[in-house]
Amino acid sequence: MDVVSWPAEFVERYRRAGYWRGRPLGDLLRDGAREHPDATALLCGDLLWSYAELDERSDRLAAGLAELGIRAGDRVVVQLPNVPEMLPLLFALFRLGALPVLGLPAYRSSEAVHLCLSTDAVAYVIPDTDPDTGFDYRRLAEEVRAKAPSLRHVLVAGEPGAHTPLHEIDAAPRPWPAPRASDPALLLVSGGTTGLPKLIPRTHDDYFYNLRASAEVCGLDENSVYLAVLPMGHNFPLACPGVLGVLHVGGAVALCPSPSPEVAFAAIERFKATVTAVVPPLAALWSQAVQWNTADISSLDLLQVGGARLSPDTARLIGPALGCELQQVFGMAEGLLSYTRRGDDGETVATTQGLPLCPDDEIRIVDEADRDVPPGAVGSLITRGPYTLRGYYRAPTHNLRAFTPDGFYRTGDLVRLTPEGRLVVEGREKDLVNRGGDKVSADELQNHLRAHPAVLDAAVVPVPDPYLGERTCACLLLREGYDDVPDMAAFLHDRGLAAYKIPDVVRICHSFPLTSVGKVDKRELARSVAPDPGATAADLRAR
Ligand code: OOB
Repeated sequence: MDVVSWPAEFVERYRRAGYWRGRPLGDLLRDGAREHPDATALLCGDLLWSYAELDERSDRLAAGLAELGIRAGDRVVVQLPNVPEMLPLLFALFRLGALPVLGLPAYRSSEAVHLCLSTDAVAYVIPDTDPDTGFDYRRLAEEVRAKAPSLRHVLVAGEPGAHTPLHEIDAAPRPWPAPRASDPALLLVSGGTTGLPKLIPRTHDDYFYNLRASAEVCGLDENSVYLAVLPMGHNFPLACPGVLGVLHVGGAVALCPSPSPEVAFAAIERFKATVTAVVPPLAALWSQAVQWNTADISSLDLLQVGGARLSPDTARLIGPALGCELQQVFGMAEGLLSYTRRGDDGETVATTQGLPLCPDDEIRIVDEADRDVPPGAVGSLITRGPYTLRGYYRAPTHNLRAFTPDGFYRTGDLVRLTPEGRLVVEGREKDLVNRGGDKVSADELQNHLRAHPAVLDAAVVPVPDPYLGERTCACLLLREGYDDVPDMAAFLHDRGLAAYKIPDVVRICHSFPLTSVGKVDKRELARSVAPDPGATAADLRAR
């Protein structure tokens, strides 16, 4: 089975409570175009699209994609940065009932091929080049196409080269049978701990709830201007409440081509952005940059920070420095979201990750045997709820480990609850490195490292970093005859690995510390390679 859905009693409960309203995501824009056709939906550089215009573009693109043979249920890998084309594309696919598989712009052939193969994607949508680095996605697509036989189309936003230009996919709008709201609307990529990233099916019903309830918690309305800084393929800027949430309430989306303070502050000033979402290192950088940047960012009302641990000290600086309210967001592509609330006092916002989004988010904090820990103690967070997945896409064996028998998702995060019921993230038990919000699966990277001819075995651990929170350290045991691997970064690059997954530090070891059951003791290993003896990255400290 490709997708695991919620048991009937939960379907009934979530519908009765009004979380699931039976509406497909394509309706979100349809409503806006009907209620305020001339309101601004999208801003990017000199471009401005009204709701009516975005709606019409989405319909025409849907019709054009259908003429290419893209059908309900088909998967389309989308790897676009924050360009205007992303929005009509998403709505076109939602309306057709075809599933966008959302990749990040940083992905290279290793990740892109995996997304296409694991979903049998029929089309792959890319930009032409990265304006900053000159990286050519059209060449990437050639490599992907050669390895993914299911791909029938490569569509390019921009100069198409040998592929199909996205802007030529256009046909007279036609009505479609609406997809079922209980069916998956899109597939998100998991931050993941397994060798190859797992895919997360998000249904129309669950994702609509996710963005609607998030918009409400964040106090968005028709006057809100959401600045998309993080790439929209990520759940946080897409729907927490993100671009979809602001469109749902009739506000505007503004696109920002780069997260650098120069570019982002200029965009805030130009578009009078009121809300945006960033990862902790960016929040820290922006808080510094206000000292020398003269752009007027006074329109900014709310800065959401999430994706990785935000230190309380940095958190206390952000609001005063940027002149806006800070909100901590603890979330995951798999579902569960926790937000500090508007108007929470400063210490609550600085030291907690707030309250779960939904009254029906079931939160349990458990020990190794899945028994509840005493109130206030740290344990593993497991959760169920109306927007948290019940199973990864096409992953029945992995699902047995990732969920409890009664359907709780094992987040792999170590948390505690305050007496008021707020979540505090204390660490992590899952085997990944959280590089300032970018997740690097240890297992995935180890498999690549072991493919190097000099490497006998590899173990990836986080090491503390003042800017990113954590950096990636690859510990290697070498085969006889080798004493160094100077070409490791080039080797991984040539294997088509995204740049953020290339280890920051490589350590050659003579042996790995083992646990009593003979597994590599990663906590001990992290401690031994940490630059400051005794200190390890936050995640390994918790237990
Ligand atoms: C977000 O989603 P993912 O799927 O990239 O990563 C999820 C993981 C969490 O399980 C946790 O380990 C970590 O990222 N995380 C945080 C955090 N927010 C996420 N760790 C500490 N403090 C936080 N505030 O990262 C994501 C998705 C939606 C909204 C926000 C973040």
